Amino acid sequence: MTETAPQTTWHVERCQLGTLACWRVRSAEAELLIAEQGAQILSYQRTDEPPIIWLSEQAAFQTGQSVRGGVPLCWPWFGDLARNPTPIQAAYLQPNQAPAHGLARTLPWQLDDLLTEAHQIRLNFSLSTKELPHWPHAVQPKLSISLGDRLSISLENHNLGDRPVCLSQALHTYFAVSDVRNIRIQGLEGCRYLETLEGWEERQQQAELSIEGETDRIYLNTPPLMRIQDPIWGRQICLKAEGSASAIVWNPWIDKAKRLSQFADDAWQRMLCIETANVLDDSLTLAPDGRSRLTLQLWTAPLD
Ligand code: TA6
Repeated sequence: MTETAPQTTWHVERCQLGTLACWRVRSAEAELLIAEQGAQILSYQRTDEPPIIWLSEQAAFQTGQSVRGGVPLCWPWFGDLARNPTPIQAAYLQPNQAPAHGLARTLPWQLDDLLTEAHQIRLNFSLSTKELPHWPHAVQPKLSISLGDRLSISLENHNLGDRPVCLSQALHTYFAVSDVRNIRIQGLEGCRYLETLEGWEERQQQAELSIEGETDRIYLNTPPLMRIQDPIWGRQICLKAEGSASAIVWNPWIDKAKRLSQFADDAWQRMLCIETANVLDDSLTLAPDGRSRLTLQLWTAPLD
């Protein structure tokens, strides 16, 4: 007779951090914190392990301001609107006042439902604002977060309108690392990338990626699997992306760290962003009634 593991006991509470309503989800194995604003995962940690998702020690929890760390949603565009394909730029009616990384991360989302299964809990969020400021398109984004042995994040779009809509998006995930100078990123070998710090020049990644200075690269035709090898913590963080073929790798390093909000001068050592995305040639065009889904699964494993 096969032994089945006992059901997981989930503790879920709504709490307040600063002016932000949040949800704290805990089990014996893990803890997850999510802000309703932007449906932003703020932190994720497994019991007896270092955090997997990093939250700035200087994070501010203020309505209308993105929290530094966690998984901010970049939607309905990634980065600088002016660097997006023309149809994505044209979809926004105030291009001269376009916030970096779009609108979603500072808007109110709502928890639509919370479902528990044997060893998994799922929280489904949707943007509760029908009218997005200066973005008059009937696209409904939803974010589904599932926690079990892995953390799974799915950003789904449904075009409820009668015209095609173009958008770019990213899960701007901040990962916790022991020391960014000692990690290696596996999976991007051979990928083309745009070096945004040097005129957006197109280059090709040769070997495993190590971080040796400010890094802000858009990788193209990325594979589903990437890993962050962290020898000091004796672990690897594994990423499996579906519905995404582009990813941004970012670390501000020393000088930019001093210019960032909610960011200690030495915090660059403790974090690394790998942002699974749909950007540039991998951006989305949603036909009427069209749907898309970008999913990221995260888990840790001992080093190979
Ligand atoms: O994804 C990389 C990036 O675009 C960097 O250039 C840096 O600006 C980072 O995002 C953080 O942006 P934020 O607006 O959250 O400070």
